[in-house]
Order: sequence, then structure tokens, then C-alpha cells
Amino acid sequence: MKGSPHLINLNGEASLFEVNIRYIGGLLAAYYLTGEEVFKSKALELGEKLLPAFNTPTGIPRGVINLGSGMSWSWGWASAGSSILAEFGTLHLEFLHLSELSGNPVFAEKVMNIRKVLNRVEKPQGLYPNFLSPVTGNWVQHHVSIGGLGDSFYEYLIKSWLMSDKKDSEAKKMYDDALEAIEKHLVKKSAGGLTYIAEWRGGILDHKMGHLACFSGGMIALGAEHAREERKQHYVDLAAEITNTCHESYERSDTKLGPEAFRFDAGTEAMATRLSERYYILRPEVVESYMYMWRLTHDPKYRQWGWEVVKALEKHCRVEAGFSGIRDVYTTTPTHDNMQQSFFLAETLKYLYLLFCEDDVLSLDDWVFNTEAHPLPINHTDFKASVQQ
Ligand code: DMJ
Repeated sequence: MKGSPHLINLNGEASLFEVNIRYIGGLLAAYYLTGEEVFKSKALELGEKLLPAFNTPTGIPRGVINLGSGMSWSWGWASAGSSILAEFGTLHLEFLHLSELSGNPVFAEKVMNIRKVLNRVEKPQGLYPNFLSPVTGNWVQHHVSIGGLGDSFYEYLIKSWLMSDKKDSEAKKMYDDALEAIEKHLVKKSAGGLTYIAEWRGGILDHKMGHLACFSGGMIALGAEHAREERKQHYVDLAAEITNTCHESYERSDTKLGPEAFRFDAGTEAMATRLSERYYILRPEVVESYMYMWRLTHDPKYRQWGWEVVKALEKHCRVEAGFSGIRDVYTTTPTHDNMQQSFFLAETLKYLYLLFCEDDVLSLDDWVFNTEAHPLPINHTDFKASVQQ
């Protein structure tokens, strides 16, 4: 919050999703880790400011909100005034904590209603498209992706179940069903034997994986332990294969950092084919999956792969004042984009740190990471009691 002390009084536009995952998630984690009341009260204050975005005919929130006036609207680029799956589907963890900490059920009610709308709407082949109308509650476009626009919706299903101490069976069922549909329709193997998750446009596959989609190795690893006995090993293998493919996207570049998107077509495997997809903006998803795979398997290759990333970041991204994204991963002399995204500290470096420390540091038995890697406690009854003392 340093540098923007008046954030909630600003009259500008704010992304509901980003305010939630970066600020509310960060404040909640700071509260749980320190016990300092100020973090709790600021998280709640900010949460209240987001509530007007839910005043739509369906209760599906709009993506952009003016924190001063409470007016909200949809992103100009989102088709036909729609809301984005990865945005309205990535509020659950934080909002449940807001209700628990405040004793005010309104936050939990908002996200439970989102789930109700999603359960009601018909899903093509069991898949969740990325664009939903907040007015009608119907899909606006049939684009499905486990990368950008869809990604953290799936992540929050399995994490909601884990955070509830495995009581929220509805979330687990939604996760299991969604993953089954994804596997059936989107998971493919390249000629060279690399497993990847394609995108789906009204039934037509786009054989492309975004860097963002690389979080899915970690997510599937996290869920694997809790899958039906006969499916466990299958999901461990799937998670390992996807993580390996994402590693290949790093390995096949000159910088040993991965591109924004890579493709599997016309003889290309795990490499960007378009100039506009060759950049790396310090994103965390690949090291995030290394961290989960390490904790699941303790295979030393994940630490080796993580160390390769550390070296590449030092070599190509370190600048005088910090770290910068690069414009092209396929040159040994990349130019910098002069930007250190906040998720570099919140996620990329945190996941690298966790990859190299003991499993009991922020143990996955006690914490879930929100999608910006801010740790939130699992709702163990005894743990809750100790926090409240
Ligand atoms: C992060 O802000 C979050 O992880 C979000 O869910 C999508 N990815 C970015 C970083 O790449």
C-alpha cells in the first residue's frame, strides 16, 4: 500500500479482480501472518467498496468499478458487456475470509450466488466459457481457456474446497467435473510427445498454451492427492507432463525464460510463433508449478529447473533498480520493458523461495495461496480458535 495511501478514495477505475487478489488478498495474508488489526480493517473497508459491482440482475459482478462513486461497468474489450470467468470466479477465497472476519455474511452470499448462477447455466460439453452476461446469466461467447480469462476460476474451486478443510464438497465436485471436461476436450499430446492444454473456440481447437496456463501443472498436482484412489496417479502424471511442457517452453528459448504463449502447430512445439508472443514479463506460473510439483514428489529436477530460472532472471532481467520484463526470450541480448510487475515479488520470488525451503514453511496442510500467492489459512477449527485468541 506504500505509495498509494489514498487508494480507496481515488475516483478512478479499478479492476474488481485485481483489487481483490492483490490488495484484499495481500491485506488478509498480512493480517493472518502478523495479527495486526490494521490489515484486517483495511481489507474489510476495501471489500465494502467492491460490493456495488454486484448490483446486477444476476448478481454476477461487473469487471470495473469506480471506488469513489460505486459505479461499475464491463471492460470495453469484453464482448457484449460480459463479465470474465477468471475475474468473477476468483473472489471466493478472499470473500469467505471477509465474512468470517467481519461476521457479516454479505461477502459470502455474493460469492455463493456466483456459484449458483454457474451451476444453473448449461455448459457446452461440460466446459465453462470465459464470457458471461451479468444481465442474463448466459454465456456470451464460446471461448474456453485454462489460461488467460479462465485460469484462476478453476484454481479457486479446488482451493475453496481445501480452504474449507475439505467440507465444501460442491466446490470439489465442480472442480472434478471441470477438470474431466478439460481433459476430455482440451488436453492433447504433440507429435514430439509433449502434453499441452489447447484453447477451445466454439468446438475448434487452438493449439496454443499461454504462459498463464502453466499454473495448471501446480493446480492439478494440488488436486491429485485428493482425487479418487484410482485417478490419483493419473493426475500426478498429468501434472508432471504439463509442468514438463512448460519447462520445455523455457528450455527452447535463448534466455531460458519462457514466452507469453507457445504453440503446437506446423512443426512447432512449445515455442512462440508470433512476434507479439515472444515477451516475458516476470510471470510466476511456471515456477509456481515447480513448487507444487516439488512438494508433491520431491523430485530434485524441480529444484534444478527453478534454479535455472533464478540464473536466467539474474542474467537477463536484473537492472539497476530491480528486475524488468524482456521483450524477446529468443535472443541472448533482450531489451527490457522497464517494468517490474507486482506479481514478481508477490508470486515469482515467493514461489522460488518456497521451492527451496522446507515443506513446513507455509505448509500446504495449513495454507492455501490465493491466485496472487498471498497465503490464507485453511479453516481448521483449532487453527481458527488460535487466530481468534
Ligand atoms: C497474477 O496476477 C495472478 O496469478 C493471476 O491469476 C493471473 N496471473 C498473474 C501473473 O501472471
